Amino acid sequence: MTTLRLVLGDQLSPDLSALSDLDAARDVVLLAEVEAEATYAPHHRKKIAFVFAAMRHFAAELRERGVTVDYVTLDDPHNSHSLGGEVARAAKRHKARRVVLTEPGEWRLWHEFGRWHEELGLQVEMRADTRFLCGRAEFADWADGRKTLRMEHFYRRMRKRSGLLMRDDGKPEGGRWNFDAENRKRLAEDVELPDRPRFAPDATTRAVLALVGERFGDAFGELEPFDLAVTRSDAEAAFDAFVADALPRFGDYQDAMKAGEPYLFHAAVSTYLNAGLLDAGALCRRAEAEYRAGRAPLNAVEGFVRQILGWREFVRGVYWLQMPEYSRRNALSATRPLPDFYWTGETRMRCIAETVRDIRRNAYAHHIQRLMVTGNFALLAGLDPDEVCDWYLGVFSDAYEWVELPNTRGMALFADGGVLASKPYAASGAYIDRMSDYCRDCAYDVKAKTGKTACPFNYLYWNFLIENRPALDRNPRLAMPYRVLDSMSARQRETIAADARRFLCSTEMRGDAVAASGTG
Ligand code: FAD
Ligand code: DLZ
Ligand code: SF4
Repeated sequence: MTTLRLVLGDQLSPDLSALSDLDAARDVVLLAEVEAEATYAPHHRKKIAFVFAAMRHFAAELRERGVTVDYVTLDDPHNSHSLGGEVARAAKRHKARRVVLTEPGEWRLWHEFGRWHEELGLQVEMRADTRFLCGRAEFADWADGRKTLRMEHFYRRMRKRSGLLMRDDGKPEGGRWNFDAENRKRLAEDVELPDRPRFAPDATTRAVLALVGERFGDAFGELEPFDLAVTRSDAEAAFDAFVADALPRFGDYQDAMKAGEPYLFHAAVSTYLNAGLLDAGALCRRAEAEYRAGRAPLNAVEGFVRQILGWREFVRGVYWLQMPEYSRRNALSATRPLPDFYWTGETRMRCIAETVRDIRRNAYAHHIQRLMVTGNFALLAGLDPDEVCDWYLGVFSDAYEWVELPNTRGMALFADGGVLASKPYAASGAYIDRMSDYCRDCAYDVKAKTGKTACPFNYLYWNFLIENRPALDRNPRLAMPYRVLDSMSARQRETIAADARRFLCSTEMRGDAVAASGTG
């Protein structure tokens, strides 16, 4: 009997659990481009094109290995445009009664697939996603009985379990678990930045670009130039280039930002990793090998390993532990609509304008831009977490809910009330000024605390602490800023609140800011 093996657009790994016991003589692998997946979030056009192009190349690689692949393109006139519809159609075509798949990365599909047995009359076998370094059950065991879940504790356990960057005596390499404090250098003018590899689209990718250009003409983001890797071998080449040219200084400049330079010393591998073109364990082992060979310093390699072995696995664990309730959390009762400038970049706040411009072009921004620019503003301005999460899920080519949601709702917005982070990542303009060159040419004055020309991050920061006092002032990590707030005069606090009100009701927030001439 034929078994159908469904592979989703972010499951493009040859060692996927759904393919592990594939019988090439009898089984059929199904991949389907469907509108439901291309439109459930406001996806960037580059993201849609990347997923489709990578799916088509993966299908070709499977066929080269002698596997029967049934590939449904978006423009197939019979396409039902949902995954369930395509599984049902393919089951009929191939007279299959059984479908094997790897658990999806998002709760909404996991929930839907759970109903397929009844709804489609098929035997459904959903297997664990073994591409992650910590299984869902293992994470749940670790979390069980803990009052708080902290990445640092989880990370140490993962270091011990994997042996990565560990010494023979069971101690961490370099005598410390974490070199975070050495990852905060500002980028000096004369630091030379590495080139990023670019991959010219082949005929398959060009066909996808034409299709996406035609079908998603109104979607967000620039489709071309398109230079992402869409095969495993090109993604590996991209990672090789990172290791050779950027890894040694990854640690030093992890938190730095520079106008017009979206990648700096970052790996830009999350899009490939999350789609299955790269393997998390292999990336960590390779980075470790660079340290052992003396080609990259420990602060860089530990920082890189921590992001993947620590943060990436941790946020996935939290996601599955807390869903679906997590997606409704709004601990700070934030309700303000997302301003238009998140889409257009049309704001006088240069840090946001530059970050949105990077995202429109590349479907990418690095962590500090996501957390301390667009995320920090959303937190300080009290933007509605649902709208903010929708934006983050759409605009980045690496975004899937398992990783986007905890990072946005938890880390950036503190809407989970502190499950993921022990305090809100709230910061005034001084932080952005310290870590970037954005403020230099900004219409606002980062040194001014209040008044029409003052940097909005400055008064919004204090206003955030004032407005959220009942929820936050018992947090020991906020004791210092609350002491400073309390040392201000009542008049100062009133001025802050008035400036915040003025800005949050201004034309700038409504989206017609740049057309307007004054300061809103
Ligand atoms: P590098 O800085 O080079 O780091 C290497 C790798 O570490 C990344 O490729 C990624 O796989 C992993 N990593 C680093 N930080 C995190 C993190 N906090 N969580 C999970 N993995 C991490 N990452 C996504 O992959 N998809 C998302 O949708 C996503 N949404 C985010 C939303 C917000 C609000 C924030 C603050 C962060 C988000 N991140 C997300 C995490 C992080 O910003 C990206 O993984 C990173 O910017 C990807 O670029 P890079 O490959 O150059 O990363
Ligand atoms: C992101 C995406 C897009 C744009 N399109 C498809 C698609 O047409 N077919 C498919 O199988 N997967 C697609 N994906 C990836 C899925 O959205 C992803 O598998 C789920 O969100 C689970 O992580
Ligand atoms: Fe952003 Fe304020 Fe700096 Fe302008 S002055 S770039 S708004 S932090």
